[in-house]
Amino acid sequence: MHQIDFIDSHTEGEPTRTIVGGFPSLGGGTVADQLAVFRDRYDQYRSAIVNEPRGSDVLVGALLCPPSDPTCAAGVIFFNNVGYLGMCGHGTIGVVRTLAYQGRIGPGTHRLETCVGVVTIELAADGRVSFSNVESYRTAAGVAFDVPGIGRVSGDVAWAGNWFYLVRSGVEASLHVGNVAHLLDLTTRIRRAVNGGGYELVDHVELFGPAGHAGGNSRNFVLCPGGAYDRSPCGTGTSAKLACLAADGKLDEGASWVQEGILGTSFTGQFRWTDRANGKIVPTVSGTAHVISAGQLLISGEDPFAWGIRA
Ligand code: PYC
Repeated sequence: MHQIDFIDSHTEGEPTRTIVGGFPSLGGGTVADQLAVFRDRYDQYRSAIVNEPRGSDVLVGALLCPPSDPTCAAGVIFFNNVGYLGMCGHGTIGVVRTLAYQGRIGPGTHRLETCVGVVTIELAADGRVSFSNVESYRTAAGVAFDVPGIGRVSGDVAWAGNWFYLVRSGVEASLHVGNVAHLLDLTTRIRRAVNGGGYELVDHVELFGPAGHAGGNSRNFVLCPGGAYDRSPCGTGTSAKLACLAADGKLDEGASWVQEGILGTSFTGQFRWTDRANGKIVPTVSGTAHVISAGQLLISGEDPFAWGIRA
């Protein structure tokens, strides 16, 4: 029987399962090195932790591991129902609240090592968390695809710890939670066209519409790699949006952008230039998470679904 200790949280509605004990050693090194060992030797644990019957398509896992950078409070590897994420914004906010719940960190500035770089965190006394993401940038603007069942869709491709296609035009859809089946269908078709059109690495697709609340700048709908949609405004998706706004000169350095998600919850983002000539920024995104449960996952050899129902 394997016993894995977890703490669950949600960030603006999107769940994170942080693994805090009981996981096999990944042998040290950088978090990217440890991810390679996780993927090669222990991928069945990923499925056991986040897939049904213990989890669901929506759940993002976050394995705490030793950082190679001694200035970091922890290392973290993010994963989901189909694989691994470079960075995860809502997950970072959930991990920070989890570390605070465990008494491992208090209010102030901290650093976390991810497999795509170090992110800096600010935990406020009221529990709100801001993270400064890895350097983010747009790689293609206004790339158009003929999407079966939709027509000509145009959008931007951006890196923000994950790869995004941010739809600009060609899709008319109401962004509200009662419409998610249609939104999933649209974004899945778009992703297929984007992947087949030379952008194989893009695994997140983002639609935008008007904000539903006073003070919001926009509402989004984000398709995640494993076919679920992000219940939060997506921290890396908000970072990608900031990179596009910066590149288009539509948001000034230091100004705030309030990004609503499909549930109407929001993240607030700002950016600073790191390489203006090449459109590179560091986005800072803030939001709130709540710890909601804690316990042990039990993995027994007698259980036919011990290692999860694979997607
Ligand atoms: O918040 O960055 C994020 C995220 C990525 C996938 C799900 N959430």
